[in-house]
Amino acid sequence: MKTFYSEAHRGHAGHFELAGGRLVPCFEKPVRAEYVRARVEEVGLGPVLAPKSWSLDAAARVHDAGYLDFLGRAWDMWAAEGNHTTALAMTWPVRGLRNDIVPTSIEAMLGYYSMDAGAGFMPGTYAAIRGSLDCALTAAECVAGGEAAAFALCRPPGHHAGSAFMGGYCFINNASVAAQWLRDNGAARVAILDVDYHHGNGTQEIFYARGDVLVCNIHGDPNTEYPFFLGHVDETGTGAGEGANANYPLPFGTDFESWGAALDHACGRIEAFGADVVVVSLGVDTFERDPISHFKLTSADYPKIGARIAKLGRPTLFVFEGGYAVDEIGINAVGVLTGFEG
Ligand code: SP5
Ligand code: ZN
Repeated sequence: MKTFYSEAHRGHAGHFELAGGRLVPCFEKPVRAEYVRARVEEVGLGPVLAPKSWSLDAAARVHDAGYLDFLGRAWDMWAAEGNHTTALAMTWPVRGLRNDIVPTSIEAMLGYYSMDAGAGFMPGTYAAIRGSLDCALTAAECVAGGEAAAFALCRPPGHHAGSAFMGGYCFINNASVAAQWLRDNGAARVAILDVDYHHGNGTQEIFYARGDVLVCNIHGDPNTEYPFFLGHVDETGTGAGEGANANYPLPFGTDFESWGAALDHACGRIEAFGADVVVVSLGVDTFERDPISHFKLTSADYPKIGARIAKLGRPTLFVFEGGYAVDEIGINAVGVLTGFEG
């Protein structure tokens, strides 16, 4: 299968994030994409191609216009105030505060348009966001054009980004934009299968009231794991979307035996739904040695994930999300893809 990769990701290189009460080097760093790309080449998965450039029209189908505009201006507004290091939010409009007034200063906008301080802007961040989106859309176009599968090697990732907020290293929800683009270009029913360790809260929010896009998430139980405030089993969709959202929260220490059972169940849902195309939010932070996660999947498990997804027998778009054990990130992510190809 083809891989789409944009060099623009390299300009998105933050220095620190706040974890465990201290500033630590960012887990979400450029070398992640380089290692995955190197592994794609090493195993001969297929060509690694630069994506086409896309306008924001497709992104605007699932994201708020004011939010997209903010993404494009955030760094310049931050720098205009004399800042030289990462632009990060510190204040959020939680319960009891006003969120009906869009603020005008950059510090306020960073909080207004985010769920946490995990998505910071550097000078090259916006170009990286656009390059990541371009990868997702170009790969979606391949799948719509009849290819069995394609891999969008997206960085930054996307599944925590909602219709009008960033967070969790994510800005534009690449998988959701691609899913909507596939809907708008011939697919009547799209399934999103999110296998990243963290719940894809942004994806769930975007499609929660939609019956034409099934969202299935397998993830660390939000009672104890980020993003904490979404991803429970009783979230099944609303209105026309009732029944089109499925969450599989799993406890710390989950290994492939129970993780794979959840995958089987989710695949059954996708079959019953009758998806015309499957979008996989492919995170590999389920790995036993991931530095911020608590599942116990081994490198030998990832090809089994790909093989199970292939059994669905549907055109499949893989969109890269998380995974922070950089030594094995390529082996594990590409393991899913080679397992899919059989
Ligand atoms: C796309 C994706 O995988 N985003 C994940 C965002 C996770 N953000 C919270 C990180 C919490 C880190 N806790 C560190 C504990 C290290 N011992
Ligand atoms: Zn994750």
